[in-house]
Parts: sequence; C-alpha cells; structure tokens
Amino acid sequence: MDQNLPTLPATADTQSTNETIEHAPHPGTGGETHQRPDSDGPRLTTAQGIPVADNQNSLKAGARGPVLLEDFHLREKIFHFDHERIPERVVHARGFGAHGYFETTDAIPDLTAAHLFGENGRRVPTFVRFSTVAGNRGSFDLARDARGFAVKFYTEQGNWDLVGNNIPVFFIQDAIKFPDLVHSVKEAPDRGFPQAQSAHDNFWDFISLMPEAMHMIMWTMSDRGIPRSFRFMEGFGVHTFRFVNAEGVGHFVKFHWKPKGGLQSVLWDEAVKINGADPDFHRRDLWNAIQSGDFPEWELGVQVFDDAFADRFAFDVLDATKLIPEEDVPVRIIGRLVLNRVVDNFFAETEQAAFCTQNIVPGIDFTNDPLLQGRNFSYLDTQTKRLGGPNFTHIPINAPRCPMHHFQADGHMAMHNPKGRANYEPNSWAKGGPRADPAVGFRAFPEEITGEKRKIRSETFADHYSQARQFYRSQTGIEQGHIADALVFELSKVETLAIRERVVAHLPHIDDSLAKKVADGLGLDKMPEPHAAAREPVADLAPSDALSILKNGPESFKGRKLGIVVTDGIALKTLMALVDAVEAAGGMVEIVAARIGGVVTQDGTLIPADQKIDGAPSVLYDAVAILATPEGAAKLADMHPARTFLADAHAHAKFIGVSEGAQALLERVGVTTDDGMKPLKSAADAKAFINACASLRFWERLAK
Ligand code: HDE
Repeated sequence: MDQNLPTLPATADTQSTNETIEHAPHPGTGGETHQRPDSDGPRLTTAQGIPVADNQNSLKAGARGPVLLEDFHLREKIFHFDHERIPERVVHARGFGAHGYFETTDAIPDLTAAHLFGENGRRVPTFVRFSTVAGNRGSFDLARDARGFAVKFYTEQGNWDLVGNNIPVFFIQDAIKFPDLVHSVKEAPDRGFPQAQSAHDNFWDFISLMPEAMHMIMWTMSDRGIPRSFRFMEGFGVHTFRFVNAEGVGHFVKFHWKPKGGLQSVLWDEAVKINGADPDFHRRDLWNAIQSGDFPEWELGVQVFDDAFADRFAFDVLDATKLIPEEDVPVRIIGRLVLNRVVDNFFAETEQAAFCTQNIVPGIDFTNDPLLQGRNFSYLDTQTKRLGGPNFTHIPINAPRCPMHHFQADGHMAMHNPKGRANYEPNSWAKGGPRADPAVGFRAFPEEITGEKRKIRSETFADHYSQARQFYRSQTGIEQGHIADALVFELSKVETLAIRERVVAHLPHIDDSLAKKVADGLGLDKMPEPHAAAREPVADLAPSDALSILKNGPESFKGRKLGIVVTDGIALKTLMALVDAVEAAGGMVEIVAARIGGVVTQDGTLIPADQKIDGAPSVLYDAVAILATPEGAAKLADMHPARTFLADAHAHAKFIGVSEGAQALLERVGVTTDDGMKPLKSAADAKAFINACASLRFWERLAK
C-alpha cells in the first residue's frame, strides 16, 4: 500500500545527514542571508511543487511597504506551521519509540494459532513506544510514574498491539473509573499544576477512597516508578488474555517482557536531580544505546494456565489489580524483542503511532477483564480524535505490512486509491473480492456467557490488600525503605491532613511496620484507625523474588555508563585502561572535565571532554571515577560542581574509582574510604574496579 503514498520532494530538509556543508551566502539588499542550491542540488519548492525564488522575504508593495495577501508562499508556509501540532495523547503523552524485531525462540503452535509464534526463528518487525503516564508531552523523563511499554507487531496476519506497562497490575478494576483516575493525577483544573507527578492532594484524595489501588500504589511508590532506563525495566501485558490454537482450544495467558540487561532503577534524589540536568534522560539513553549498536533486548515470556488453575487461584484472573506470581505459574520464554533502529522522524513515527488494544490477531483473544474491554473502545476512539479521522491506519507507522483489502473508503486524508467498481459486499462482480474466509479469519473464542444485565462489580474482586502485602514483603530491606520514603515524600506534599491520614489508614492491612514508618515520617500524632477491609487480607501469601528489582539486577556493567572526571597531568595509561575495561564489559564512558576543551595528560596528549563538569552531575552515571593529580584535585576542590559530583556519587551509594592524586577533593568533600571506593593507582586496577561496578551500588554505605 505504501506505493500509493505520495513521495516527498527531496528538499534540503529531508536529507538525513549530519554533515555540515558550507553554502556561500548571497547577501540580499537588507543584508539577509540567501543560500543558493548546488548545480545538482535540490530546489526549494512549495508543498504544491512550485519552485521558490526567495525564502527570506515576503511579497511587499515596496521595500518598506505592506505585505501582500497574494504571497501564496508566505501563506502556505505559515498556514502549515500553524497546523503542525496534533492533540497530545490524553495519557502517556510523553514517550519515545524505536523500531526492531520480534523473533520466536520457542514456538508454541500447540497453544496458539498466531502465525508469529508458529515456528522458531520466525521474525516480525515491531515498533515500540515507551512513555510516562501523567505528564504532558514536554514533561521530564524521571517522573515517579508507571511507564508505558507498547509494542506493535507487524505480523503476516495483521497488526497485533500489546499495549502494556512496566508494572503488572493497574490502579482500577473497571474502565468506568479511568477518567476519574486520570483527572485526579493530572494537573488540577483550577490551577493547571502540578503536572507529571502524583504528589498532590487530588491524586491521594482519589486513591485514599479507592482501596483497589493499593497494590498498584505499592508498585508506583517502589523503585519501579523511577527506572534507570527503558532498557532496564520489565514490561507486562497486565490483563489476562487468551491463546487459542488451530483446534479452537483455549488457554489463559499473561505476557511478560524481561530485559536482558537486568532490572535497575534510580534513587529518588537522583530522579529529582536528573530531571533538572537532563529532562530527556530516558530518550537520550535509548537513542544512544541504539545508535552505538548496543541494541536493547527483552525476552517475551508467557504464563499460560487453564480454567482449573483460574478456578483455584485465590484471586480473579479477570481483575487487573492482581498478578499471578511466577512461583505459581512459571514464565515460559518464547521469544525475544530487539530494538535496533531509531526513528527517522519523531513526529511521523513516534507521535503518530496509534496503538490500539483491539488490534489482535487470530490465535490471541480478549478475556472479560472489564478494564481491557473498556480499553478496546478507548484506543480506537482516541486515535480518531488525535490523528484527525478514521484513516490513521494509512499513516505508514500504523499501516499493516501484510496485504489488506476491505471496503472501508473515503474520509479525511484518504491515502489509498482503491480501483474498480465494487465497494460493497456481497456483490456479483467477477473480481469483486475481497471475501471473508472462515478458514483463516479471526474468530472470537466461543465462550458461553450468561448473566443479569446490571452495573455491578464481582465479589471476586473484593480483596484489595493481600497482594499489596505480598509485594511489600517480597522486597529487600533497602527497597522497603524506599517505598516508605516515597509515601512520606508524596504525602508530605499533600496539604490536607485528613487525606494524609486516610492514606495511612490503608497501610496496616499491608504491613504494620510500613504503616508506622509512614505515620512517623509524616509526624502523625497517632496511627489512624485502619479502614474496614471489604475482604479480610490473606496475611501469609509467600513472598516472590521476581517482584524485587534488587534480586533481579544485571550481571555485568554492560549497557551502563561510567563518568570519569579528569584533570591536566594525569597518566594516559590509567585513563585508557579504564576506558578499555568499561568497553570490554560492554559499557560506555564519558569524560568529564572543568572545560569542554578537555585536559592534557602527563605525556602531552590532549583528551577532549564529553561534558563540562557543571553540565554533567554524577546522577547521570552508574559509576564514577576521579582521575586527578594533586594540583588538579586541589582545583576541583574549589569548584562546587566537582564537590557535588563526588558528594552525590557517594551519597547515592555508587562505586567510585579514585586515583592517588584525588585525595584533596575527597578530603574537602569529607567522604571516607569504604569498600565501594576503589583505588585506581595504576592501569592494573581498572579491571577490578569495573568488575565491582557490575553490582551497580554499594548499598552497605547507605546501611551505615
Ligand atoms: Fe491506556 N490509554 N487506558 N492503559 N495506555 C492510552 O490511548 C485507557 C491502561 C497504555 O505509546 C490512550 O493512544 C483506558 C492500562 C499505554 O501510544 C487512551 C484505560 C494499561 C498507552 C487510553 C487504560 C495502559 C496508553 C491515550 C482503563 C497497561 C500509550 C492515548 C480501562 C496495560 C500507548 C492513546 C502509546 C494510552 C485509555 C488503562 C497502557 C486514552 C480507558 C491498564 C502504554 O486510549
């Protein structure tokens, strides 16, 4: 179908090159710059293809006279500019996408007729968009929030969109509450702030009145809410879906994405500082990884179970506020997702990507999860609004890559040019196809349904706390501390005491010590009476290691970044050994110096800097090293950004490599040596330091 799309004229703007070319300027009568094309270079035209003679001046009646309405070039240019924006997504407005492929590694034709899972080695192109939920399109990346993890598979049987999150459960059980949830977390309607954060009265007011949200709250208040990178987070389909095989036999399925690089998050203090230092931290990280050939990869896992399991499981598998622990139903890895290409154009691809939960292929089906059913309406509706009409499937990023034939026609921006007379069916024209084919077409799983037509919630959804408790108890002590700190932080931003108390009143059902810590942290004079639970929580669900980030960290420094502060006069050999050790581990390095021009090493080699120190605080790195001569360290010690670089790295429990000469800076900052601070006396020490960095943080420092 792409061949029907008009090809863009090759204007200078559409040349994708980073080369800079000198075009001798031709000054105009007012001294303005006119650039002329090369003899064989492209000529600037209007959108109608009319060659342009002057792109600097509008048509005037006299050099100092009024501008004429007749100037169609001026009018077209400004008219188009005025229409450059489309409505941002009502949620998940801030996002970043990349192309890649999905490959089946363990085919499951016995479970599903879905073509993409039919054979080992089968590959389909994919487009993935990661996002935050609450913030606007221009908000910062490190908001405390769930992250969207939306995958579009361009399969031979049409597009399948698995529109998931990095958290396996959701705030609410019924789609009818979604507008309320989103209104509560977004900026308040009267004042238009705060945006991209949940630390405010409206959000916690709503949550305090919605006990079903407590499980999700444990996840968003945990470090899952502030991932280090899109590359180091899991993804989940959240809802229970259905696999249907060629014989029509169905199984329930939950989808999981497991990052090959292990799980990793930042600390809250880092998140706050990263938002200032680099609001695009996550998008830059993904862009850099792909551009450097370090392609992010995830495994796709499935939890497959039958009705018998669903019946005996303690919770309703149709309730999106519950998960199924991996210990109960193991995750079977069936494929891998590799992101290996950045977009050519952010707007055309990432912004116009229209994920739709109702895009499903034969072999996969929905269940009666009321949240999923509501989403199936919402996504199609929202794309129509956002992209201006029903033909958004014609936009290349949304168009299927398999043949498609239907009688839907016309409408705004129709890009296809259907031929022939038949635009209805049945018809009696000889070549009047396409026709529906029961042998290969999508068929809904023939589930028997009976029930009264009522606005009602199932009693099987009434347990609100047991899995929240299980999640909390599955965390390491450090992670539990972060959940308590996050709750204290968020509720300290809530102005209304009654709302703070109402939230705390949920916590004893999750964990008494958590409730106490939060109450103490808020300075409540007494513990509020716990809420009456709709269903008595199950106290002894077995903890699950899969729920902790720290128990699922990386095994090496691969994909991580070391920031090396350097000064004049350092030994080139030590620096190079460090760079080599990081590269051997698959990591990245940035050289940080007092001036962007760089430093000159002991042997006279000029080392240009990647960053000037006040533009690159240590929160941007996974580990840091200070390579300084005594004179260099003394100069750094006089620089506030250098001192906070080290102080923050230390406070954030990072591994720190230190050359002998760096002592003056250490002393001035007041950090004492511990096992997380590794000597870099010579080149020989580099490898041991980078090996230590694989653990990412020296948590013992914080325990003290
Ligand atoms: Fe969404 N959600 N959602 N959501 N959602 C949208 O669709 C909606 C829910 C998710 O990168 C919207 O294209 C309703 C759960 C992602 O473009 C909208 C309900 C999960 C993305 C919408 C939910 C998600 C969206 C806004 C409750 C995790 C971004 C713009 C029933 C499984 C996709 C758009 C992208 C986007 C509606 C709940 C994930 C309005 C009604 C649960 C990753 O249609």
